[in-house]
Amino acid sequence: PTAGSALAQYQAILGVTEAFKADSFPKKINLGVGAYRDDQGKPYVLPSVLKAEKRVVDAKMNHEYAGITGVPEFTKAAAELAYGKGSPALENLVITQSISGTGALRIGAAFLERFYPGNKTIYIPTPSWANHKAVFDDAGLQVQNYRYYNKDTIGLDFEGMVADIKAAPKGSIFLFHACAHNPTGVDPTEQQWREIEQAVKAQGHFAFFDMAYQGFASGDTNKDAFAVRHFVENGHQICLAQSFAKNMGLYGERIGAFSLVTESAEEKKRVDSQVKILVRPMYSNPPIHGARLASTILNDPELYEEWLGEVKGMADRIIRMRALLRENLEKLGSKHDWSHITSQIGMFAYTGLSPEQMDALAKEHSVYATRNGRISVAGITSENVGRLAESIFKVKG
Ligand code: PLP
Ligand code: TYF
Repeated sequence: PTAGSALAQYQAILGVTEAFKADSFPKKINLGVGAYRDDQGKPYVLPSVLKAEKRVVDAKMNHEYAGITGVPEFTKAAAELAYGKGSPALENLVITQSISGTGALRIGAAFLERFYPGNKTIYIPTPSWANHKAVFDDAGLQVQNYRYYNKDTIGLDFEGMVADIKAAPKGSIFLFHACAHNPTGVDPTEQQWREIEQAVKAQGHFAFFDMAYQGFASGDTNKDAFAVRHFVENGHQICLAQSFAKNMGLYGERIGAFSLVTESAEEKKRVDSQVKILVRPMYSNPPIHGARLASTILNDPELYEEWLGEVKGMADRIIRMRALLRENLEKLGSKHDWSHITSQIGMFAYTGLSPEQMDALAKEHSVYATRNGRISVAGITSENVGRLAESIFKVKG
């Protein structure tokens, strides 16, 4: 693949882990892949998930197939988590369980390729998650970009973004990261989302939300769903990809959902039937274990509260590590403005370091991350943050 291709980018993320493993330096630091780690640098199994798992095992459930659209108790609860309990959109919502967020994106892409009546071009931000382009390309959509990141301010290029929304042919499809944008960690403010919604509506565009990090941005699942709910409240028939990989730590269980807001019971029936026709020849029906875990948590008031606390705990630890990294860099006397480290949101920070500086971090300091300057803040710990700051200071000043 060419250097810029999605596959190359994906391999680059995985290559970081390989290079990290091959390094024998005991104090090496891995800030590559976006998976949450605790303050000891270990994968985190949420206590609420452990409890749910015990309940599922104790219930000695059978292993019969789920229906084509998955475990209904799960999808109902997932929809409420995203759209909000009591949201009018739930009434005519079509939802299907999916193979995590990636599978949800893929179902959505296939559905739009088959049925979208307008311009079958999907606009994704520059930059975006490396797999977006690959998923949409493979499903047969045309992929274009809209401006998103301003490398001079290490922030949002809001004017560019809105200008590109306005310039796209009417009725195009726009992909938005609902919160905790990957890879930049830069999100629009609520006021900016309001303006984005107006621009999308004025052009008759269709919004496709990717929500892979609900709860991870602010620690509050309602706050993180602001953009999704705002569009729905303003009459958009959006579609949405949800993932429970990050917010429940269920990465390998591959649990997610794809949903689409329809305008009537009649339309809901037709769309639901077409989603089933799409899913059936792909994988017949989804796996059940992750759905049972997520469903147990979401449907039990006590476990649900516990889980919300754990999500907030993960978000807060990341926010603490951002503050510590910035503080350490400033203490070392760095003259650069590191305020973006703390103003950015979610799992990742975009450091603004060049590919050559990232190479030097790896070669000279055993600090591993992707060459685009993205670091996974979830890989920072109270113990390694000092050495990380020193390494960045030595490379960049
Ligand atoms: N969308 C974004 C923006 C992501 O960062 C990710 C992965 O981290 C995904 C979707 C899909 O992840 P998964 O398929 O593991 O749910
Ligand atoms: O961007 C990341 O690092 C995470 C992890 O196909 C990831 O989103 C990377 C590639 C992929 C799935 C997850």
